[in-house]
Amino acid sequence: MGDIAQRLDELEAEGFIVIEGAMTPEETERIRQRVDYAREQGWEEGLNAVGNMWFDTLLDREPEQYAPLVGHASLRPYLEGMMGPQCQLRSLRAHINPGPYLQEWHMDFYGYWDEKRKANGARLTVPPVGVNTTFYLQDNDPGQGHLKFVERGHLVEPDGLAPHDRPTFEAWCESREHVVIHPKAGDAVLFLSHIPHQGAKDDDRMERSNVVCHYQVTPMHERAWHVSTPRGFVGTFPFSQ
Ligand SMILES: O=C(O)CCC(=O)C(=O)O
Repeated sequence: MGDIAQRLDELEAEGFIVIEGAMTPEETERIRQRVDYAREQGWEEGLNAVGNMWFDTLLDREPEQYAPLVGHASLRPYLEGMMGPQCQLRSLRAHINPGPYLQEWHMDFYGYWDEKRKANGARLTVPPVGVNTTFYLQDNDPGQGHLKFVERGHLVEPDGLAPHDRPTFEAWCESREHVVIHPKAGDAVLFLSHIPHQGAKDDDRMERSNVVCHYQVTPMHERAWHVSTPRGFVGTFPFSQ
């Protein structure tokens, strides 16, 4: 546990950690093939302008294939160490980058800072937070591909978020120091969902795909002892606007 605690300190300080070899080579290959199969079936939601094709339904379509990635055995100590029983899967999304790819600078949890503001000191609020675990399915070696973070970009609110102004946000991200990493096939990158990041191919010909599990901290988890059953998400947050 000492080692896990140290890595979690690193996660809190840097905003991300790499778990090398989170998946075995066999598991990585199986998932790589399933994501390719999803593309053959036309299950993608779309292919955006920066070269990212995304799939949001794979956990429902093939739970036997993708459920093992949720709370994956090699990530579980980290997820539990951060979120304990309050760790909730928000979504599972796969990506394929079929051609040239330079992702836009973005945060998965854009609303992190805004939600803090909206809570406005209300006495019982807890700050919302999210965690990504991104499983890489190919070697992103130097010259092939990479993932770039704004250095310690989880600790400071970026310009251009409130109101949302993409050029200002992008310029802010560019102006900061960066950390570039080269995850290998089977590695998982675990990061706070509000750190600005940008994936890319350095060689347009590389095959590149990944699967992301998004988690969020939900204090009222389903085993919390309460007389009533929650109604679910839609329409149940009267003060969220
Ligand atoms: O393409 C990449 O490496 C970045 C993927 C991404 O945006 C994510 O994991 O949230």
